[in-house]
Amino acid sequence: MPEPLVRGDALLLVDVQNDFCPGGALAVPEGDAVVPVLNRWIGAARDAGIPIYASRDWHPAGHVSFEERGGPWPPHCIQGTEGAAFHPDLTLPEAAEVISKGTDPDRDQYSAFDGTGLGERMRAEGITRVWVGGLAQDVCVRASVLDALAEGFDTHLIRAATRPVDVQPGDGDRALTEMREAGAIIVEEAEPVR
Ligand code: VGL
Ligand code: ZN
Repeated sequence: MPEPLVRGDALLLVDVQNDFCPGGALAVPEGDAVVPVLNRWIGAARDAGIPIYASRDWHPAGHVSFEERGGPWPPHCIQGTEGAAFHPDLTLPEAAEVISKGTDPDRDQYSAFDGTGLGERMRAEGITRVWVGGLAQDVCVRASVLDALAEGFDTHLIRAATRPVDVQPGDGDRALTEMREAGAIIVEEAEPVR
């Protein structure tokens, strides 16, 4: 049964950025399909008065994760570029808290909780339950969900609001299994309950 958003919940949007959408530098297939789904969740979160956190991959040029430095990825989400901007159709409210990660040139941070203080900030806001969507299901969403669980949050992944990059076929499905086995609740619905 879908549950409504209540006080103590938070919405976490992971890396809904142009470079992870079709046409971007590190495009996730159908990555932009998460935007209308997340916009409905943003509306529900605003109606319920619960906080919205939006992480962004925010790399300096020459980041350690780029192929030029032996990393796995083409250059992407370079600070201040169009590719690093949130998708233009994402209706992120002014009040949303933006979490920048991947800013250290020599270290990657796939998780929105890794070295950002996000867990502390959520606890300070009285958050106990987190609803997660965004990109990519098998990279930064996976890492963020696993960290949210490790931080002790009751963690729900909105499956319709995420897509995998699937560098190896099946990566997205394996990540779903891993998140579920770690204790995440995978909800399918495209529409939040109001
Ligand atoms: C991501 C690859 C490299 C992500 C970030 O946000 O999922 N993927 N950097
Ligand atoms: Zn990155």
